[in-house]
Amino acid sequence: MKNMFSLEGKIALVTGASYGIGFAMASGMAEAGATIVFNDINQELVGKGMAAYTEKGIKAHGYVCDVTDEDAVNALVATIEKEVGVIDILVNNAGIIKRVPMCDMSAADFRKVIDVDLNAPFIVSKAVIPAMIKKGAGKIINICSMMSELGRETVSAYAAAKGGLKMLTRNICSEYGSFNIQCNGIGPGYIATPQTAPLREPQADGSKHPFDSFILAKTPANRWGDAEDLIGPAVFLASEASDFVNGHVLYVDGGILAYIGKQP
Ligand code: NAP
Ligand code: GCO
Repeated sequence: MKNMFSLEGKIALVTGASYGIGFAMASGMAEAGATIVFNDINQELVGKGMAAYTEKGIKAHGYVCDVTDEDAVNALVATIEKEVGVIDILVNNAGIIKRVPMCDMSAADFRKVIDVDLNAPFIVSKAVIPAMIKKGAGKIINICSMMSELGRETVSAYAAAKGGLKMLTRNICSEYGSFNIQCNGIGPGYIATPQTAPLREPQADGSKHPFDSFILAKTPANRWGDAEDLIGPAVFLASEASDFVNGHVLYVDGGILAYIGKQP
């Protein structure tokens, strides 16, 4: 059977991919044959990412770009098209979270999270779709979250953004599916990355962070996810194996969304 999961000859842009989930997905897509392009918010991070890709034997192309800056994003896409080629696969991965009780959160902080986690995927998708239409094909993967479906204390801005990102995913599917562009989401569960490090920090007495124990009790797999758990889903949604999958959010959560949680 032809390898429908191959990404040979494809160019993938993964935003915010110097480390964490973006780096893992990009590395996996490189192994499947894709040429990897990534950006991050400053030169130091891009340098760190380039070194990490090189260490894995991946010849990545790294650029500094703040994904919330539309002019910078448009310039980035033009530069990539000139220096590397037309983007076949976009992974909107860059994201931030601010954990603050809603009534204590400033409107500025709320807007900042929405800007990075929702406005930026709109901006970057808008920048790459015209060339995908011209090419007659494209893949967009938006990195959603458990918070695309569930709320919890202190993450109002993040949940609003990730809920919106789920609907932006469905709308890009609706508006551009006829151009052979598939737009899907990946909804990671709780993954051990720098973003969740504060939720896993051991207590002063060496005991588990209460949130760590909480997540383990809510996860049938009884473990936190690793960034590498997202590689297979990302390669699937980036490849022709998913050409008839559109507007779908694939949850990669060890079963959290299906489970009421272990009885204490
Ligand atoms: P992370 O460790 O915080 O990495 C996010 C990356 O995005 C960092 O390199 C960050 O740079 C970059 N970034 C932030 N703002 C940016 C901007 N304006 N322009 C360009 N790059 C920017 O996060 P992660 O855990 O790998 O998560 C990656 C994605 O998965 C995020 O969208 C997150 O919401 C989502 N997610 C994470 C989990 C989880 O449990 N970890 C679960 C579900 C979904 P800085 O280092 O400068 O911030
Ligand atoms: C939190 C976590 C989560 C994860 C992820 C879960 O504070 O609850 O950061 O939001 O990042 O989004 O899918």
